[in-house]
Amino acid sequence: MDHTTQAKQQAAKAALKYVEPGMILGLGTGSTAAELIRLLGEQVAQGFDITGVPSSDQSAQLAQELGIPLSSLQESPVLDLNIDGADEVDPQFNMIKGGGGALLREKILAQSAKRNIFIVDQGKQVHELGAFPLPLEVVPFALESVVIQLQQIDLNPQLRLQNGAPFKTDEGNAILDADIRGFSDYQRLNSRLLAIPGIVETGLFLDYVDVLIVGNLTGAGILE
Ligand code: ABF
Repeated sequence: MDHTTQAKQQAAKAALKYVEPGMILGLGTGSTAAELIRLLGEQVAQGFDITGVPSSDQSAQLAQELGIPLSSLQESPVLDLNIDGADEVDPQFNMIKGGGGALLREKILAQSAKRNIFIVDQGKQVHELGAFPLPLEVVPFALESVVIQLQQIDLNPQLRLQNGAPFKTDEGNAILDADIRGFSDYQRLNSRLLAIPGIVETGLFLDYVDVLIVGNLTGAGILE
């Protein structure tokens, strides 16, 4: 197993300690969240009682295969705890998410949770955001118009592709990956992006971290 996977597993293991019986739990997306879902599956098999609300069809499928009882946000609109991964985290706990394409549902779950824990390997910690392009979820009708508006503010938007075709999110939208290097006022940038009709959500997660767990080869650091 490579070092990054080991670090992701350590982060997931540390997050498990925050999960209490009876909780309605938001299940993130991505390989780090998948490590947590696997650990939860082992706990459920031993009789641990939790209900998961998945942030993507992918995570729903994995949880289902592992026998984790699932609910939907419609049935369970308040989550006790949400645990998810991230693509980049800065020292102020600003994050870029959405590399896996699930940013919209992920942000809805994060907003619906009493508490949010993010689990990352130490390679995700950065001084400033932007080496990882910022994912923007865009309504297909508006795609070309949004591209032009993003080009006007030098964000160099790139349409995300999958197997040669435009990537389609679980909500049926497209993703534009934008270059935000050089921007430091993330709140302002986020507001500006959300003001463009057709951008449904951005992968900038600001003010969402209650607990950040950073995994390394041998353990995990907990930052609150
Ligand atoms: C989700 O999975 C996303 O928001 C983020 O893009 C990605 C992180 O992926 P991984 O855990 O595979 O590095 O949390």
